Amino acid sequence: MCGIVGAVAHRNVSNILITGLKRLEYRGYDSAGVALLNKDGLQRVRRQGKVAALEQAAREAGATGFTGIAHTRWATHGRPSEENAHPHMSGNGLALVHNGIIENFQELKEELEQDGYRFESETDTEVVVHLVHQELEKRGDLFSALQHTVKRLHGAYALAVIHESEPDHLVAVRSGSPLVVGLGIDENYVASDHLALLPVTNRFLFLDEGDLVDVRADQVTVTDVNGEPVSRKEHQFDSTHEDAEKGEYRHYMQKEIFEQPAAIQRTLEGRIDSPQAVSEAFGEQAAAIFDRVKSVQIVACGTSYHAGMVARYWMEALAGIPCQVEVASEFRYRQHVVPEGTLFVTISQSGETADTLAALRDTHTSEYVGRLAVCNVDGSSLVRESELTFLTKAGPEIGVASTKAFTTQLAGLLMLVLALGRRKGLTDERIESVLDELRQLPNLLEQAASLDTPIRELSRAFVEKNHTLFLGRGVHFPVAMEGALKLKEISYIHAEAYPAGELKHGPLALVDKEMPVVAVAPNDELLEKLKSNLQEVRARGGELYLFADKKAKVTAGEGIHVLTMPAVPEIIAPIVYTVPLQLLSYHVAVLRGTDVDQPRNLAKSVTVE
Ligand code: HGA
Repeated sequence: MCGIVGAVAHRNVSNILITGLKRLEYRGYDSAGVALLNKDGLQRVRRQGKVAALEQAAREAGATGFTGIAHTRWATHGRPSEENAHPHMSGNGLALVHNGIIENFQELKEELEQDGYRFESETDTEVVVHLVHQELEKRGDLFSALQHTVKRLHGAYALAVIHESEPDHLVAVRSGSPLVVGLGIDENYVASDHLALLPVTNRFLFLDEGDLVDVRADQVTVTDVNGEPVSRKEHQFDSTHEDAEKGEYRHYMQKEIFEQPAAIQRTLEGRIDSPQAVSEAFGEQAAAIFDRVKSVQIVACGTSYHAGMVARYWMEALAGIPCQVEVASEFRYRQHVVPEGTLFVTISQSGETADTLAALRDTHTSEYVGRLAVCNVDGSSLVRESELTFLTKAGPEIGVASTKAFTTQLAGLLMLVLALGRRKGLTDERIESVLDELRQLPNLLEQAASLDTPIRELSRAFVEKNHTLFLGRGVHFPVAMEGALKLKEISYIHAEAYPAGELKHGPLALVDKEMPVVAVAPNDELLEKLKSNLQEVRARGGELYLFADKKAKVTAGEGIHVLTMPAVPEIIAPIVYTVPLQLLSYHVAVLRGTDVDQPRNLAKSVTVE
C-alpha cells in the first residue's frame, strides 16, 4: 500500500525522496507528492498518476531542499486526484504525509471548521495537518505539536511532518501503520518500508507502536507516546538494493518465480543439517516452547493463508498434532476457544499485515504456549511481537502477487512440522527422509520452472475465458486455491478452487466447454479418486488441463491437456506444483495485457484493515 519517504540532510534530498517513492511503487498507489524545505520556504508538488509524472513536475518546478517528505497515496477517503494527494498543508509552511486511516476524522473536521479551518481535500488526513497547526500555535514547537495531536486521533497512522520555521528536522510517529528510521552518514531518513531507503543506507531503527521520532541530519531521537526518550535496536541489512531490481526480466513477478530455487536454498541453508537442529531456526526459546505444544492455531491472510492450509495437512499427517487455520480478519472478530497447549502461528510476507498483526496482539489475553511468526522481514512488527520467528529468506518480494514468499513459507512450515513432530514420536529416520526431500527442493523447483515454454503455450487457451475452475485433493486442494488466487489477482479472470470430491455437490453445474478446469494431479494416494472426478468434467464437455507426473498415467486426448511434471517426492509435492500454476497465471496475464506487478485495486503489504 501507500508509501512514505522523508529525509533530512546537508544536501538536496529530492532525488532520495523520488527514488524512494519509485522503490515503493510496486505496492500500488494512485497519486504522489513531495514537499521540500528550502531558503524560500516550503515547496509542494503533487500529481495524480505515476511517480514519473511527479518527478518531471518536481524537476520543472525546480523543487529542491535539504529537508523533505514524500508520499504515494492509495486512496481510502476521497477519490484519487491531485487535490487529495499528499502532502497536505495547513497555512503555507506546514506539510504532512499520512499512511492509514483516521477513524474520527468527521468529528475532528467539524471542530476544526468551527475554529475557522478551511478544507481543500476530501481526505481524512487533512484534519491531522490542521490539528498539528493548531497545536503548533499553542505550543510553539513541532515535536510537541505532533505529540499532542496524536492524542486526539483514533485509527491507524504513520505520519511525517515538516514546518518552514524548523527547517533542519522532520518529526514522525507510528501507530498501526509501519514506519522505519534509516540511519545515514550526516543524514537520516524515515520510510514506511526499509526497501525505499536501501540505496542510501542499510542501517535501520524499527519504531514501536506509538513511538515518535525527531529526525535531524546528525541526530535521531525516539520517544514513547509520553515523550520519554527510548532506545530502539539498530538492524543492519546485508541484502543489497540490486535485489529489488528487475534485471533481465520483464516483470518482478516473473523474476520472483524464477528466483524460487535460490530463495528456498537460502531459507534452508544451515537449518536442516540434522533432525535435532531443525528447531534452532525458530529462535532460542523454541525448544522449551515446542516441548509444551499440543495443538497449533495458524492465522494469516491471502496467499499466506494458503500456506497455512498446506501446513495443516502436514501437521496432522506427519506430526499427529491437531491444527486449525483461519483467515485473520475472521479469527480476530470471533469468539474462539483456545485448547490447552496451543502454539499461535502467524504467517505474513511483510510482517505488517494489519489483520494478522491485530490477531496476534489479541492473543495476549489468551493462554497460548507461545507465538511464532513465519515472516520475510526481519524487524517487522510481527517478528518483534512474537517470541519465536522463522525468517524466510526470500529477499524483497516486489510483485503484488506473492510467489517466492509462499514457497519459502511452505519450507519453513514443513520444518515446523518436523520440529514439533519429533516431540510427538516422529522418528529421526522419518525426519531425515523428509529433510532429504527438502534438500532436493531447489533442484526440483528449477525443473518445474523450466516448463515455462510449454506453460506459455498452454496459457493461450485461457486468454479469452471469463471463468476457470481449479481442482485438487488433499494437500493439493490449497495448492489449487493458491493457483486460483494467482489467476484472479493478475489476469482478472474469475477463478474458483474446489476440492475435487466436491465437484458433484455444486460446481459441476458450471462446467461446459467455456469453463477450463485445471487440476493438480501429482502421483499420490488420492490420484485414482481425482481421476474419477476428472471424468465427470470430461463427460460435461469441460476442457481439462492437468499438471501430473509420468507415473500418474494420465494421457492427453481430446479435451485433455497434460503438462508433464518431474517426479516429485510426495511430501514436498505441494511446493513444487505451485510453480507451474504461478507460471500459468503469469503468462495468461501477460497475454491479456494487465499490469502484472501492480494489478488493479490491489496493494502489497496490506497495512490497513
Ligand atoms: N486515508 C488517507 C491515506 C491513505 C493511505 O494510507 N494512502 O497512501 C487517504 O485516503 O488519503
